[in-house]
Amino acid sequence: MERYYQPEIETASREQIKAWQDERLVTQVRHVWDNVPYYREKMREAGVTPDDIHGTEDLHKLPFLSKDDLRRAYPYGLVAVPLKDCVRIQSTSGTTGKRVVAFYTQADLDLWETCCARAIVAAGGTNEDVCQISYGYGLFTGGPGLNGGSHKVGCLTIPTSSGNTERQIMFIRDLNATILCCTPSYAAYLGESMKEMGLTPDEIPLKAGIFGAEAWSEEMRQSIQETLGIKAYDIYGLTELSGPGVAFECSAQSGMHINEDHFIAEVIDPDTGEVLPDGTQGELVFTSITKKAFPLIRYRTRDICVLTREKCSCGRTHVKMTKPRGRTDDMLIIRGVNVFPSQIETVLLNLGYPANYQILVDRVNNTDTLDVQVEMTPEMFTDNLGEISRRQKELVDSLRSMLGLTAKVTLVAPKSIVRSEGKAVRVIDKRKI
Ligand code: DLL
Repeated sequence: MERYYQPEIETASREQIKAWQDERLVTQVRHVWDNVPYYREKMREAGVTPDDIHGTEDLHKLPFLSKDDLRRAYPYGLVAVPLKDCVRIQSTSGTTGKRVVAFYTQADLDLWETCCARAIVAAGGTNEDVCQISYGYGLFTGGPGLNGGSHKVGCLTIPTSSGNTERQIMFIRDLNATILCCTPSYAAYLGESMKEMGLTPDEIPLKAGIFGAEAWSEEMRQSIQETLGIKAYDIYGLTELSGPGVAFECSAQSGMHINEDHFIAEVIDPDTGEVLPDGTQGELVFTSITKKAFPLIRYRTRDICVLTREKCSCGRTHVKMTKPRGRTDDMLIIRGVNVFPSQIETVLLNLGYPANYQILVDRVNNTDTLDVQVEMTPEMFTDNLGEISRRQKELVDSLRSMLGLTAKVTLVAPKSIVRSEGKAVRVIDKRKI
């Protein structure tokens, strides 16, 4: 039997969901107009005031908000409550190394964790479960969000954070972890490591996994499910909107229910901004209607997906989104970390390298690899191996502090990277996802 964390909300009638959205949208628009000069200005430019917004049918009148707006307003420009009412920030990297910083009141944290609790219960979680959280903790939202959700469900929570595979496996086995939360690539890696240790799926206590933060294919799902002997559920979210739990998969494992009592979803044509009907692929746009500290109105996620409102076998009534099928920008997600090629370019140019480089991304043994090939200038070119390895180390260190990720750096001779006649091909992503 399907279980829900908040049955009356998760299975509410469409009319009820619309009524919540209508009322909350009106209040939220008034809230940002009253408290955020940046929004007021944007709305004035678009010729709309809170008096024009009576419900979701008026949503299209409001201007879009983009990552550029967030950058321009950094750090406090979109905060809609006094800072003394905020209790937390979380953050993610931005296009120029400037970070996106999201603010939360205690009530915002509570609703975020509630969304994560819904995801855990949808994956079969109860207070009898032991939930190991192997997403990163810290500024990244994965660890903190699912940690809060796990507490709400009453699971015994193991906050291992990411990394240290041996210890992860030790805890899974010694403490009988039944639910694993981490990126799908890390889940696959953990699975392989356990297989190499000779463990069969029935010797692994896990029964479910909640995996997200990066794209993963159905094939990858099958392979993780087989190696670990679990059911693997997708979870979606972004820092700007809270973090994981904006949408989550249910027993049907065919797309993720968006928590529509907190977020209104639209799909638009990324070129024209026109709102597209359900079933059509386009860019996902969200309006957060309950968050108070950092409310986003019509935020363009750059994620490409399709929405469907077909009846789901799990009984939930909230709209479903497909797995994101790509992005409208050049953001790469490598081992769960968002990376923009422009950040890599900034590091290279700052250290005096020419803008001749290539970024090679692959997935080896289910782990993403990042290899940056950097051309030396003729002045730098040398056969002194000590000097080359000093330069390589300097690049690896600078990239790590810019991206929060370890890249492999290969220095190559001047003019050895093929020049392009049109747009330079900077990124070669060989992952099949
Ligand atoms: O990745 C939040 C999260 C943590 C989601 C843990 C799920 C689990 P950001 O670092 O801000 O937040 O990255 C957000 O990651 O716009 C998508 O492009 C991508 N993404 C997130 N979940 C999925 C998923 C977290 N399930 C960006 N499938 C989003 C594909 C995903 N892409």
